[in-house]
Amino acid sequence: MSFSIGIVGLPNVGKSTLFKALTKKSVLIANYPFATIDPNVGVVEVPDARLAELARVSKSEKIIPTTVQFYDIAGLVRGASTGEGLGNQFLSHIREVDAIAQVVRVFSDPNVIHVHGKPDPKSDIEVIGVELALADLKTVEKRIHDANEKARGGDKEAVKLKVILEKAKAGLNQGKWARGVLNEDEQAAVRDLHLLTMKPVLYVYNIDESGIMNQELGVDPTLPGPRVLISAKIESELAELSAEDAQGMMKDLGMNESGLDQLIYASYKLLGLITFLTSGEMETRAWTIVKGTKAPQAAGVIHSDFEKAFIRAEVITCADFIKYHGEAGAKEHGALRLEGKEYAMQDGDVVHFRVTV
Ligand SMILES: Nc1nc2c(ncn2[C@@H]2O[C@H](COP(=O)(O)OP(=O)(O)O)[C@@H](O)[C@H]2O)c(=O)[nH]1
Ligand SMILES: [Mg+2]
Repeated sequence: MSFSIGIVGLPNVGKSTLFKALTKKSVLIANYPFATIDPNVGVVEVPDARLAELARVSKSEKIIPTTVQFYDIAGLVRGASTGEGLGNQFLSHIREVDAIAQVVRVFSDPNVIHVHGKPDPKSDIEVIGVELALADLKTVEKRIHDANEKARGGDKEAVKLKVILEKAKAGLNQGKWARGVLNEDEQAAVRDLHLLTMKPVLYVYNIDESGIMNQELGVDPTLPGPRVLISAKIESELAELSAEDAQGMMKDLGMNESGLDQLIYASYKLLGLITFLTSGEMETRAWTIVKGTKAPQAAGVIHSDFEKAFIRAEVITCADFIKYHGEAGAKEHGALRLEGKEYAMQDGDVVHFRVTV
């Protein structure tokens, strides 16, 4: 299972700088066959301190973190939905992603030209928001046309769908987002349109280097969230350093956590993802699932045959696994649970799936 986040924003806001920093710390592409050769796609490890702890307990030979993919999506400018700039080329890329990270320029560097004169976060966010809504408007209009034909042919479903589409159209026409206009059932009915304004969005405020020392400074609290505050410039410098030197630089700047790590965590959360873990001598590994996933489907992430072959899950919380020095110790202390088909996996579960062979 692989989840992806598209980085969007006006030109010159720091998207590529951020993306390059992300890919610097990204995994060896060779380990991830699903990664294409596309230079605009980066497969990035989700940092997880629990992995090293578990690996120490299990004396694992290797650690395999879970990943998310980031796409550097260029070409979003005012008028993009009508063919300005790279025009609709960006649309084909952005449709595929699960969530959107909008980079918003807050930094004021006079050497970096702003497409509309000067940084104005609120207005920049609006410009992008309207473009996304207009792009969706086209998609919806096309579908209304199809639905009309089918409705004329007596298709009852098409009649129902048309009502929803018309509602979406009215909202999008005013620059409103489909997510705000349609209720959950209506959204489910138009899921296959992959509307951009139904995707979850994270706002990445690219602030001045000096602002990193005092993060809330310089970002208007009325700007939308969920938000991450970063300095793409600092992140690109950190990405060039060894882990040790990067730690030193972060300490000097008063940063507890790199902006990239914050961005990756926030994206993970935005997508509603959680991690379960497997840990043994061969490897300690993190696996990504959507929150609420039941045990058999989680087993299916490890191996597609496991879902049908599922018997039960032997589950230990990560904390107990570490506290009792592994599975045997956890079992002795009654910290190993047997869970069946209806068990909803929890973040941090260390699992051993029992399956028929
Ligand atoms: N001062 C400063 N400059 C930045 C920052 N992020 C990006 N830039 C500069 O802004 C310009 C455009 O950045 P780029 O990442 O290519 O923007 P994109 O068009 O959004 O992909 C480059 O000259 C970057 O060096 C930042 O955080 N601070
Ligand atoms: Mg770029």
